[in-house]
Amino acid sequence: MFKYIKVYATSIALVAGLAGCRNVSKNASENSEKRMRTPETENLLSNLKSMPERSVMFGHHDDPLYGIGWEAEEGRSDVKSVCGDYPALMSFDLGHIELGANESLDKVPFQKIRQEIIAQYNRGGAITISWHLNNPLTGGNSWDVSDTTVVASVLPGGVHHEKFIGWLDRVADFMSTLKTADGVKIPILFRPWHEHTGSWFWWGKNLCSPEQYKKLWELTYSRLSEKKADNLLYVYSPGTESNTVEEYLERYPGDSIIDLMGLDCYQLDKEQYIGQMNKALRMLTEAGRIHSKPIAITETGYETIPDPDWWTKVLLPIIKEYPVTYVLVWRNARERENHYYAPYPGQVSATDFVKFRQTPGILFATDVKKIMIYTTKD
Ligand code: BMA
Repeated sequence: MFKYIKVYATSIALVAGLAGCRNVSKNASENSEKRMRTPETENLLSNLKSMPERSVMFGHHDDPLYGIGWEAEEGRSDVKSVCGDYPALMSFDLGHIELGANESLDKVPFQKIRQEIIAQYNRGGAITISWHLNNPLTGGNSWDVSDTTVVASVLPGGVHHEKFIGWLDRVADFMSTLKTADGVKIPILFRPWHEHTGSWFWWGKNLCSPEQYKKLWELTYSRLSEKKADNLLYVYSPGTESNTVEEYLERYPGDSIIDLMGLDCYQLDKEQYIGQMNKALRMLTEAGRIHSKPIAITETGYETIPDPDWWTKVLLPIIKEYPVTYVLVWRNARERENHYYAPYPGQVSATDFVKFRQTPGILFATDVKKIMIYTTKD
């Protein structure tokens, strides 16, 4: 079972004492060349590497922006309405920032996303960002897989390379605006090019070669670094198509770019989900150990959560077996019927979700505030 983190959380010394229990040694995972990171970003990475065994941050995508039957209500969150606390980790998406648009592909103003990221940092919580950008060749969206030359077209020498550099610069510019009132840059777990082991995005497996995919990551990393985006940690997040660690790492961009390894896996059938998650998490744990990287379930969920005990009888028994740093469930869409992954008041799994929240080792915002993920523990 989880180590009882909440009682310990008041004693940083004790949490620091637990630091050694995760098998990710800080030194071994340091890359040869020193990465340009802010102190808070370095501290976040270090704390993710040494998170006490079996303590897991709960995360929700777009949590404070909208939910079932509401949007843009200051302070509101379906998760908080159900269990009294915000998620320890919040996820947001930058789709359409590349176009110079004012609002995301999910119709959320980027100013509002910025405001909620700052609020989440100020309450001590973690933030991750994905990027469902448009297709730079066809003008379609991320899911436009009509052409297999898109990745090639944005790499150096490609017809849209310059355009894509401009797209990356817009991402860098947004990341640089994520600052507190005192000017502290907010660390972000940046997760572009996700689920690339599938073929539903223009950067997917059947749309580009492993080499091209790795070059897409290298271009992303080098341009954002050149633009001084030193508040980013980079997250690698395939689906669960891989059957071996080697397959999981086939398109891995390398230790000098990636800071955290993840996986995306959704439930359709319960038994299949349990089997798939355990297989994938065994592989992910091994990959994280080999490369000395922290690991996470970067997307998961059971759409509309129709199983009243899903949280404590399906998800919890799985995640408590692996050293994942966080588990993220997807968004509670307000504009799409039955497209939600966290409960809202009265939802059939809401009571069980409260029990999940009360489980020692499952961290929400007030828990993660106590372990101060942005400060050094040395
Ligand atoms: C997908 C769906 C879409 C959404 C996209 C980015 O999984 O939720 O409706 O536009 O993520 O948030």
